Amino acid sequence: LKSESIKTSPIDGQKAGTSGLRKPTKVFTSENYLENFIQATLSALGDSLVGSKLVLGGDGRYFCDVAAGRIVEICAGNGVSEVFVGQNGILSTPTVSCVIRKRQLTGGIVLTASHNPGGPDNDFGVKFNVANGGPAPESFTDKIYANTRSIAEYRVAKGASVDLSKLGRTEFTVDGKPFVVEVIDSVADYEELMSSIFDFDRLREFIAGGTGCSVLANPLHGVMGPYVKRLLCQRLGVPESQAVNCVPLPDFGGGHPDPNLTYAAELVNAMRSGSYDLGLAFDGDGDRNMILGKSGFFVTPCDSLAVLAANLECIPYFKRTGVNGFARSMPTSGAVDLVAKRLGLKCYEVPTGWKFFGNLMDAKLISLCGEESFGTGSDHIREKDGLWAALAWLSVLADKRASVEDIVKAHWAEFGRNFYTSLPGVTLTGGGRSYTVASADNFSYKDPVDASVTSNQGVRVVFSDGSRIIYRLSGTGSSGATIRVYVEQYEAAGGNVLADPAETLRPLVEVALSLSRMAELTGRDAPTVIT
Ligand code: VG1
Ligand code: CO
Repeated sequence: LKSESIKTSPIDGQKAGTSGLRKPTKVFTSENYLENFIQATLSALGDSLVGSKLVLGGDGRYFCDVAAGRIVEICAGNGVSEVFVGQNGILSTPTVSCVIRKRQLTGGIVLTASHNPGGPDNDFGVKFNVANGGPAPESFTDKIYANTRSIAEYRVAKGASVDLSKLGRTEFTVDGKPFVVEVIDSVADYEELMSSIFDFDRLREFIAGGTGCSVLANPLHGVMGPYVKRLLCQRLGVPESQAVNCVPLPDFGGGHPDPNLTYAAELVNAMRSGSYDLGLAFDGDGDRNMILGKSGFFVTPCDSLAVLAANLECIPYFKRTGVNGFARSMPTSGAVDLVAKRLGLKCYEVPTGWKFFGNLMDAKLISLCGEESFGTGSDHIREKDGLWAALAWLSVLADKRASVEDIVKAHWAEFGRNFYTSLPGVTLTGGGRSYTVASADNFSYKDPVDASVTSNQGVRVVFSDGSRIIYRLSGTGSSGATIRVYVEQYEAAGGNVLADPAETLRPLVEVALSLSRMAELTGRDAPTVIT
């Protein structure tokens, strides 16, 4: 085959947000939009582009298959030497990270808009991950953006295409040099990693025995279906009937593939029957998780992180590696900080988005981290990892032989409780009791490893009792603007840690809304989602 150059010109707005470039699908399918962005991304690799090895896959949403085919040809036209593609274009975000690390690749391209709905009238996205397996840092995404502003051509080797449904290697010769496309099993590399981290025999005994733990999993028709089937059903013995919505669909069955109480209501309702001990939901690309206990007991992501932090000895991987420290994104509650303090470990606070955790992991400063937005993960890869979190919880349950609810309540009794809510897109005003402001700032982060500075990461108002209100602008939307408001209030151990969060937080929520004049300035009087 021969590579060729196709003329193009810059397209506005190809700037990555919190997690890659997300736009309405119709924008992505417009002329040269995908091609420009992929060329700009590959060009950002500079000297490492020629001869590079990449992995490519996505969450199965509408346009993933077509995009994957075009991207392979653009890689071929740019001197990439090898592309590993998930079968049928399917790879979860954590798997892309795992494959990059295991096969020592230059990077990976993930075709996903994560929890955003999919289909011709919804969203599509492209994200680039670098050699450590993590999302490209800002220095890299800035280069991509600069390239999109000056692009004049993209390179492609037409005919470098393979049947993505068939596993195996295909060799081409492009401009006299070898170019290999290898279609890989979507689950195998990830399965191998998980079985090295957790004690699968023990978990199988716990689940398949019928007396230990009855699991209900719902991947919301996102990418996790095949992973749930292989790991939870085949390996650990969860009955097939307890793994629902496991076929990845281009439009996620018309839903939001977002694991929270609103969008995973089907799981919440099924759990309320009281027939299952652990309920699990994942987002479109498999990096988010929701953990529910019997009768639908909800574990907030902030509590989930803290409980796992306090119980890492239940996971064989950490027995081998030890525990270096923890981290959370700035809006995430301070529950994990309290565990760190107790264990004599450091806890880092970073801006929103997983890219900031990677440096801390590479420098062996942290082992576990998480975000309030249903993201939990460890240094086994450089992405948050939904199924890892589920297996971590199963390991804790298998060890403690207690219910999810009892484990969380015992945690509050020991560490106190950080009442927490987030109100993306909120508005409403009210009076409320009085809080004294201790400090207020616009969060900025200096990376302790590479000293890079990231500023304007959200306005924090911290009160004298440690309560916090945080306002920030979402960076994953595909149009318009979403304001996120996060509200946190601490109740010490021995206090009323079992109170209702909505009740407890009401005065502070009112303060948050009136302080920002939310209703007046946005014209909205209710949030779109409360988590
Ligand atoms: C949101 C969440 C953030 C998360 C990001 C990507 O970003 O708040 O915590 O890392 O989504 O998650 P924002 O900028 O909209 O608040 V995922 O699962 O969509 O890749
Ligand atoms: Co996601």
